[in-house]
Amino acid sequence: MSAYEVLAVAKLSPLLAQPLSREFVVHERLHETDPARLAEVAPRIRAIVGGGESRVSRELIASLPALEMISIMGVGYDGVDVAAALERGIRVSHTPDVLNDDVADLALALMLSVSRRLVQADQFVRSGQWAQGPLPLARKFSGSRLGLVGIGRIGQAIAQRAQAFGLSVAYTARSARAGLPYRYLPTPAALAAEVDFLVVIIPGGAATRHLINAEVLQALGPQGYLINVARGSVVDQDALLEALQEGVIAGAGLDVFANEPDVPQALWSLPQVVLTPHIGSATGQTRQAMADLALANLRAHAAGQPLPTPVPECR
Ligand code: 8YV
Repeated sequence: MSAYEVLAVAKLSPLLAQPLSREFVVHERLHETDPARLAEVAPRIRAIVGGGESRVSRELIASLPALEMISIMGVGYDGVDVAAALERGIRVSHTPDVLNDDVADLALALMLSVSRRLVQADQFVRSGQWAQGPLPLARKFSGSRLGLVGIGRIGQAIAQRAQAFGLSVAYTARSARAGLPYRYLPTPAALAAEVDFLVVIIPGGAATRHLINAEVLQALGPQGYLINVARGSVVDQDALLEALQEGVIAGAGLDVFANEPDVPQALWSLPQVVLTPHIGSATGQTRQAMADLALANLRAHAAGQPLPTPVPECR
């Protein structure tokens, strides 16, 4: 059998790139770096491998006549044109569940960081200001009110952790989910009006674009914090910046942004904001599990077996 050729559409983690290149012929990002070479190898490319933020457009899919499979190392696959893939019978897989703990842990870490001002406190010590007087008082975290925008597997992992801190938990989603012990509110604005922390944990994509807008931030109010560990596209970033600058909300903890890795400089200077570079799943253990699962999906497909974790649209 001829070698199985794969297009990597992102700079892959070595945890995936190394084992992948032992078993498959990998063409790295030719669609960006060398379209002429891509056109040469295109008839042989049978799979695409990418990360959660990778864009796999209808045009790219159309340019690969032998494409059978798209394996995403990430739970989110909003950059993949799944409709275009399904039209051609191309299978799509992702890596759900293995990152739930890490993303939920980071959501709690951001909530604690913004409310207890951990980053400012660290700066306070390092810059020698402690001797000049105490840090302004922070805001108590335990016992506050959490609102989850999204109640999937990661949302539920955040809720469980929050309950250990004595937080009340409410959520919004397209509809109420049976069997959950949390209060349902029908819209993000209605939820925001009733909570101290609004945590965004829903998939990105056209359906959720700018769901968190100026109206929602207004409802969250001057004592409220926005935490985003989902996708930058879900939040209207300009509206958020304005809300932060004008004190419409108390602060924000942001792991994702509208146009990564660009983060507006205006955000850098705001002390009530904690910024992290899309590290929700970025632990060695979890990235290893994600890489293993992305590879397992590819291997299963190449061997003609069912995919371990197809995206819901392909089940
Ligand atoms: C990673 C993610 O940034 O899982 C996702 O959807 O956004 C992240 O875990 C990425 O997918 C790593 O490849």
